Amino acid sequence: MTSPVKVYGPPMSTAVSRVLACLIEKDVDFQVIPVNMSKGEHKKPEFLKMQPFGQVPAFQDDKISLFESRAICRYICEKYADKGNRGLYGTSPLAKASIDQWLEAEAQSFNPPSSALVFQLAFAPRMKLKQDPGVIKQNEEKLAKVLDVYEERLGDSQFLAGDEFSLADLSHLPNSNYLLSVTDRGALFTSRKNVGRWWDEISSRDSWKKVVEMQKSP
Ligand SMILES: N[C@@H](CCC(=O)N[C@@H](CS)C(=O)NCC(=O)O)C(=O)O
Repeated sequence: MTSPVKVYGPPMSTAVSRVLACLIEKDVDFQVIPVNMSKGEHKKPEFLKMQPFGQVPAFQDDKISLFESRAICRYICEKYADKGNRGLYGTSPLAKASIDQWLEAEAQSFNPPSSALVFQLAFAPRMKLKQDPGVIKQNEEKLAKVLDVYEERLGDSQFLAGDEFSLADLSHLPNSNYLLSVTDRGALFTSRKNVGRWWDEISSRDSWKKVVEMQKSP
């Protein structure tokens, strides 16, 4: 029997939850290893051996360790190609390239404004930090422009990379979930017909619902 892969970090972290959603889609056994970030455990030498930038998640599968949530997800899909959702990272060069294209769009265009908004609107109040209205306005405008592109794309195709749910859609779940469920900026998504329909579909997957449940436990 193979031992479960290990994910280091709290499920409430967006990057950790991306990896958890992927593991659940792929039906791969995993263990979440707590990292006490308020005590700075992610900056300790032991942790830096796995994640040299001192961020979560870190990931271990047998003797190998990896960091960067999107790279970890690609690895899981390739290594466990025959398990769970087999089409999650495509099954042909073109399908993979199309998924990579939208994964890049998520990482380069969607993530910067959406993670800034998640920090300002969801985490800063919890951490008793002052919000910056200028940063909020600027990132809201940037995200709106990105979502205009998505609206167009999702008018032509059911999901970002084609007609099947893929890693590209999954990668958007963590930040979108905070924006829709914790902040009052959900209209950025729901006011756009195709984006709203897409959000309803991707967020109602069992894999994501399980991650949201994991985020509720302390
Ligand atoms: N690009 C990285 C981002 C990781 C990241 O930003 N992690 C945050 C939590 S979501 C973190 O560890 N923040 C603490 C810090 O930077 O000190 C990934 O996708 O894995």
